[in-house]
Amino acid sequence: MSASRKDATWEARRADFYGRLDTQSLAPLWERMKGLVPPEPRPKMRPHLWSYESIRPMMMEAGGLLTAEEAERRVLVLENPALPGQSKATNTLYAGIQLILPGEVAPAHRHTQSALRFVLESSGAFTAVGGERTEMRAGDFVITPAWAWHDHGNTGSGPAIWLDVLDIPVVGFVDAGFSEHHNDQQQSIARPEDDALWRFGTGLLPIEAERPYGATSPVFNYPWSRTRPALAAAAAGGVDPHWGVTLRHGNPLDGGWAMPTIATWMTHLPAGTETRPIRSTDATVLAVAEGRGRVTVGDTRLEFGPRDVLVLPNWTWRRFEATEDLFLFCASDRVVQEKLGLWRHEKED
Ligand code: 1HN
Repeated sequence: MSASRKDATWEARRADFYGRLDTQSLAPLWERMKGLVPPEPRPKMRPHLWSYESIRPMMMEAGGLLTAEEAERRVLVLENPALPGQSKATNTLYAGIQLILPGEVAPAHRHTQSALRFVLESSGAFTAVGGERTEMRAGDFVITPAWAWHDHGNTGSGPAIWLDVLDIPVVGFVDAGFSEHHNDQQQSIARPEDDALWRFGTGLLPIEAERPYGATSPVFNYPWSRTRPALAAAAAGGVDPHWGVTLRHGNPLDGGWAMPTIATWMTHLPAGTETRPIRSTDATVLAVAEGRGRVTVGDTRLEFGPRDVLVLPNWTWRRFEATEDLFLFCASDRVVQEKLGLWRHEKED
C-alpha cells in the first residue's frame, strides 16, 4: 500500500511513526534538512558594543569585591546579548575584560584553550608564559599558547586592564579541554624578558628549526611600539577600499596566522576613511586601540572610541568610517574556517 497524502489518517500515522522513531534514537531527516543545510549562514549573535566608559567602573567595582588571587582570574565576561548564559562573544570565541590591581598576582595555571590579550590600560603589568616574562603595555597583543603555563602580575602603580579572547567554544566543540594548576603561585622564569621577540621577531630565525609553542607563533608579544609605526608606514603605500590598512599577526616560522584557532589582525583607517561594504563568514571581536569612528553592520550602527570592544556578527555587511585616525585590533575564527576550507567573503564595489 502506498502512502497517500490524501489519506485522512496520514498526519496521525506520521506522528505515530515519528514517536516510534524517537524511542529508537532515530529521526526523519526530511523534517530537519532545511535547518541542517541552510542556504546561507544565519548569524546567531547580535552586533554589540561595550564602551570602556561603562566597563571600567564595573571592573573597578569587581576590584573592590575580590582579589585577583581569590578569583584566579578577575574577569567580566563579554556575553553576546543574543547568547545569554553561554560565556560567548561570538559562536566560537569567548571574550572578557580582566583586571589586575597593583601588587596582585593571577596565579599560574595552564589549559588547552589558547588565549590572547589585547592590553587596554597598564602602567607595569606583566605576563609570564612558558618560562618567559613580557611586559604588557597598552596596545600590546600578547599570546598564551595552548597548554603553556601562564601567570600575570602588576608591578605598576595603576590598574592593568585588558581584553582576553579565548577559543573556549572551539575546544568545547571538539571536547578536548584539559587544565591544571601550577604548584607555585608564579612559575619560575628561565629566559630573559622578551627573549622570544629577539629570537623570532626580527626577521632572523634560528637555523635549526624550533617550535617552542607548537602550532602557535614563537613570538608572544606583538608590541604596540612596533605595530603602530608598521601600520602608519603601510598607510603610505595605499588604503584598500574594503580593508583599509590591514596587517595580520603572522607566525614568523611558517607565515601563517599567529595562533592556530584565532586569527588576529590590525586595521588602521586614516581620519576621514570610509570603507566599502564587505562581509565574511567569520564573526569578529574588535578592540579600539586608538581613535574614533563608527561601523554600520547590517541595520546597526555603532559609534566607538578608545578601548571600546565590539562584536560584529558573521555574514553581515559591514563598513567603517574613521572620524579620527583609527587603529583597531581584530580577532576571529577565520583561521579555523580556512583550515576547514570554509572561509568565504564578499565585497561590494
Ligand atoms: C584564563 O586562563 C585567563 O589566564 C583569562 O588570564 C580568561 C577565561 C576562561 C578560562 C580561562 C587568563 C579565562 C581563562
